[in-house]
Amino acid sequence: MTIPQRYPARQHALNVKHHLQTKLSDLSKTSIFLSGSLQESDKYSDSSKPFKQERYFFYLTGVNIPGSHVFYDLNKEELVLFLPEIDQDDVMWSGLPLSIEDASKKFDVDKVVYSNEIPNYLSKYDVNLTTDIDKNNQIYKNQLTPGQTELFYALDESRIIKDSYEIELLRKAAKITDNCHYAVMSALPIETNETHIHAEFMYHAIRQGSKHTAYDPICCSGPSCGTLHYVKNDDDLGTKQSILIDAGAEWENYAADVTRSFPINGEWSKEHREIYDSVKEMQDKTLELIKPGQSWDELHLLAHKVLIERFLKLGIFHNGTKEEIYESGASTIFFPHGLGHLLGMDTHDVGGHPNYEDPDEKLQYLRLRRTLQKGYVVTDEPGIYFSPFLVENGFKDVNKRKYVNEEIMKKYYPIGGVRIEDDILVTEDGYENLTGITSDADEISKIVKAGIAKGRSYFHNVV
Ligand SMILES: [Mn+2]
Repeated sequence: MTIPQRYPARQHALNVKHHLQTKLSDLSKTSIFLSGSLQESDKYSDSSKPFKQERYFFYLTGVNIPGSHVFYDLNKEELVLFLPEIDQDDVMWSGLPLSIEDASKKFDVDKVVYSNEIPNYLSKYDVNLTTDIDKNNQIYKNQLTPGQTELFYALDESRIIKDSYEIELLRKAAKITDNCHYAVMSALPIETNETHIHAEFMYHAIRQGSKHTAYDPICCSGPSCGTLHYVKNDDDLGTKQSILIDAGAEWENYAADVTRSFPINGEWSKEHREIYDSVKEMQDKTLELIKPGQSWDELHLLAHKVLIERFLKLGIFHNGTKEEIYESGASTIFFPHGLGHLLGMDTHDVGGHPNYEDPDEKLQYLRLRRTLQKGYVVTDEPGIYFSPFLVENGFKDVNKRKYVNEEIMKKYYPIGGVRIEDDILVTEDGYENLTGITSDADEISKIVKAGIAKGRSYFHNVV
């Protein structure tokens, strides 16, 4: 597989045209016009917000320059990039921007011009499709057709299949993320608070050139591991047993999304290991079946079945057969989220077709409701949680409550929860795991203990 030298923007534009053609019959007098994000300031302040390029715009350009626009002539298949005009003040503060000539070399587009030419292009056609009208394209609104579902369909269907270039970006994000998770697991002598876990991840991400994480890291300890999107990240580890860290680096706008769970002192407690092994089996069994044509719903439901069998063995479930318990929905108390989601530029990438109104509560929060295809990148992230909030809520349904042995379940509250999350590329006949950091319980234990053995003075540790 040859990997292009530049972000393949023109191929992406062709992909979008191809999908658009299946929905709109005549594209001869139509263009796509998209505007990138602006560099914005904080309110009542001249400090800048972190710049985040608009993802659809990036897909069609590979350009991270604030205030840029793109015009795709669907008839001529010509991709035109508009750079912001040079502002003397900006040059004084920020230096010279990329020249037209350099931009033409750097980006895979047919033409690069300044944005004062935009009106000439928009006036060529009756219909200039755009995603929406906002402050980035407000001044051109009279010549734009926003919000057509066909455009979103075409953009999303294109983005859902990752090409070789995009896969390399995802691979790089995954590799950086592996190193960060390894660093976090190895540095317990300087990690006495959740903040230190967060800091260790960020430090190693930035050192590797990933200045932004793909999403706010979730760094929990003990009972907080039961909060799915815990973001406080500021509690002392103290005498707790468990850590859960869900964090991913970003590389050129492409995301990694990885979760690891491990014992604070390197030694798994009985309960922690039992739950870890259960989640690992949920992941192993679903991973095995990943290939084109596989229904993701089925894998998600399989993970529920594995959980139920494990819980019956552990005694957390009782008073019923695995079929009865499955039908009752009792497993959603402990595995409330989906098995995984699409991954790309967005951590929860576009095109998954979730149905949050699904009457089957097991499927309500599943963000991917499609049959897998070659080129999808998905997360496989089963989890088991013991959250008093979720339990209390689930117990309102007596038909769920009757299957839970509360005495036994309560023993698991101190560990909070376990999630294992890897990033998976669907290949021709199976899958490739892009995530390299080990999820083997014994290996993890060794890494944590080896770090502890090094002692605090081994680590870079100013305060
Ligand atoms: Mn995820």
